[in-house]
Amino acid sequence: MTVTKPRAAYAALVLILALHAPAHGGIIPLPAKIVPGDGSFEIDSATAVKVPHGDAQAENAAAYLVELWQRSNALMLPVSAAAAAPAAATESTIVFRRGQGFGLEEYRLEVRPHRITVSATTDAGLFYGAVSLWQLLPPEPGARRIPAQTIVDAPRYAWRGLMLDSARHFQSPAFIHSMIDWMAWHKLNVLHWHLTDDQGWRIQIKKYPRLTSIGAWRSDHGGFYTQDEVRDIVAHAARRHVQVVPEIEMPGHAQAAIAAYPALGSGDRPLKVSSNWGVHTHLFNLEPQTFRFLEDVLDEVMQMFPSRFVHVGGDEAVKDEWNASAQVQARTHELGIKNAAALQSYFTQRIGRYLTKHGRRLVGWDEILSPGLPRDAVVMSWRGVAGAHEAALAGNDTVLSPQPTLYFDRRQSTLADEPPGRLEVASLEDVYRFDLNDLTLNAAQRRHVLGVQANIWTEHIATDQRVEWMALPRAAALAEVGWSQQRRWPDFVARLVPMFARYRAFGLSYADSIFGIDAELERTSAGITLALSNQAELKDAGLGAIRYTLDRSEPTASSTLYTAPLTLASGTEIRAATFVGAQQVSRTLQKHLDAGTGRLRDSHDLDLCSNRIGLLLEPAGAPASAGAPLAVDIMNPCWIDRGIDLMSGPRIMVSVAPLPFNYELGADAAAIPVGNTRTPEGELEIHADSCDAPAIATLPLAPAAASNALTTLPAQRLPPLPGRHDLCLRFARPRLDPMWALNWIEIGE
Ligand code: TNX
Repeated sequence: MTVTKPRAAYAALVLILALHAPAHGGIIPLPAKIVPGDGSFEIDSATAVKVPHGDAQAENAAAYLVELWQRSNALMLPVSAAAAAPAAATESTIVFRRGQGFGLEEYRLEVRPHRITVSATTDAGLFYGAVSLWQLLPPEPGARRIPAQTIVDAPRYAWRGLMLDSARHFQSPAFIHSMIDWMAWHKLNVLHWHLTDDQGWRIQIKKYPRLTSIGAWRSDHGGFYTQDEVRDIVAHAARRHVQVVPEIEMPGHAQAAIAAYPALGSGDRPLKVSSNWGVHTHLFNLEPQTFRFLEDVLDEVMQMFPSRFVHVGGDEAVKDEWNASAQVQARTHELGIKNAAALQSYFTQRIGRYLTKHGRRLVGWDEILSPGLPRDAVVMSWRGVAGAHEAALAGNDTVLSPQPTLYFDRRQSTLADEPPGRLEVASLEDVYRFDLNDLTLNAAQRRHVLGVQANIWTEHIATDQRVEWMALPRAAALAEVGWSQQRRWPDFVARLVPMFARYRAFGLSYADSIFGIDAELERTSAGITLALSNQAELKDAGLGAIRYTLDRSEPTASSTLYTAPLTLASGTEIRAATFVGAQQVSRTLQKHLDAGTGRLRDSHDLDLCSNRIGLLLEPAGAPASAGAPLAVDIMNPCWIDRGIDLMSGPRIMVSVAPLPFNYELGADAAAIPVGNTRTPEGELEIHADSCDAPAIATLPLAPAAASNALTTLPAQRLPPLPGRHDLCLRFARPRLDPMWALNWIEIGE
């Protein structure tokens, strides 16, 4: 009897999948069924695309296929109406046809020598058939061959969404158009558009011009979408079978609206559009004019957005202001409502009735769950999946978009090149493995789960390009969660490689974090030990293999395979990259090792003392001037540098930056330590072994206080101490703002 070692068996499986990849050409999301056929279809100069006479939507799908192939493969194919007589058997033809009996988004794709047929009943089905066919051709200029096969495909869930926050940072209309395109490539079909918040009102409402003349601008940022731009976006989305669901937040996240029209508010102080992040406390009041305002706004919104769903927020409505307002309390009594929580239910139900009357369905964050919620309301579960569970039990439809996994404001890896965002990692694989069946629901309740959505909150995502980076390729993983019946991680990684090439063909700034190389250094008596890794970790099978050179040449597919940590002498230069098969899929890591190597550690290499609200933040003057953003827990800015030899009384140098403390944290702010300053500007304290021990050194911040960018403080010597120590680095500062953060620390001889 032979026993196959599981690891070898796994490697063989992955290899088979990798070899298999061309057969399904790298379609993401994975189709429901693929049956290989004999032979292949060759695209040549005579290949034509045929659509049924007078079928504008079939033509839309065919034209999109042609456009995509033109961009990714430099192919030009003509589209024409199908001739009455069938094409000669030897002419290669791509035919779009209407078939009966297919599901709502279902399609069938038959590839035979000389003939490809895309069939579906619906417009969306034909469109998805076209998108899959596009992905059957490898994205290389010379590629012309598609292996024969039959694909029968339909989605698992109806709602496959991405939420884009255009309130915290405004994205250009051109970006939204492009986002709708790449959503469509992944068969994502809902763009939930977060248009209003404390930091900005981003949609033109003609009856209330101050919403955008005042509400769309904060001191350092602004912008809004005109109704014409919105209509263009909605029309473009319709062509790509993406439904745009607008979100108008109420009763909280309303500060920008209240800044524009103070009579809408529940407080008594005038407000500005907020320049802070966090949970704000200002709520709409419950006066009749306020409901009239909201209904007027929704009227214009409903004119712009044909979507049956209208999202009205409902999250994080802290009730302090309602409790304190005499006006709100008077209304509460008049309505016979017993408390502020019940008041929010009243608010939601009243707006819900208005939407129902206009043929729309209310969508809200899971805070809207309360007795009396209309049955047609949809609950978006964001605080984990408990809200989805509760909604389904109550008979309401629900969408799963829980943090932490489906929050795309989290970083994708611990690599230093991740842009600002939340510090916690939601890797591509985390998203891919998101478990929809985590809910203990019976079959009837499960039917209330409409689908999944990931949310791109943009407090820390300041540019269009960074939205792309945060979204791609995690949107591809989400698509497979929402669409596919099966999930196979190694196979997905293989299909990602051609997808990346398509992203490149369209100039998208996707994250290659899954393949990016992380290098961990350790100085030993023998030299410098270097441990390399990437997230793919499928080295045995050639998926995500790290290869390196030590002779300053560029690594290639035949360079030495990295298998275990390397001990290298000072003076060596290593270049390493990740390969899938023969293709390099990561940037080249280049490291020159010398006496100074490993002495400088940036905030990514250090540990945080705690991680309550961990963020990656950029100092002023960035992005152009600075390197990696700084990792900091804003609730406790404090770092640990482990195992430092203090025997020689080494020299210490640090780079620091003051960051604006612009967070609304309510009572929690009082818990943030500021320490005891010795000088007016404060200082960086260095403690050995315990943050509570007396400081062994303090570096005054005065030399850095005049600048809001990065500053290297004058070097100091640490007192000699026998042995190795964990250094605790934290700031004593006169006040919360600015919040000092550590960029790097270098401990020398
Ligand atoms: C909570 S998720 C919020 C947003 C923030 C997000 C990320 C949700 C419904 N509300 O307002 O942007 O956390 O910081």
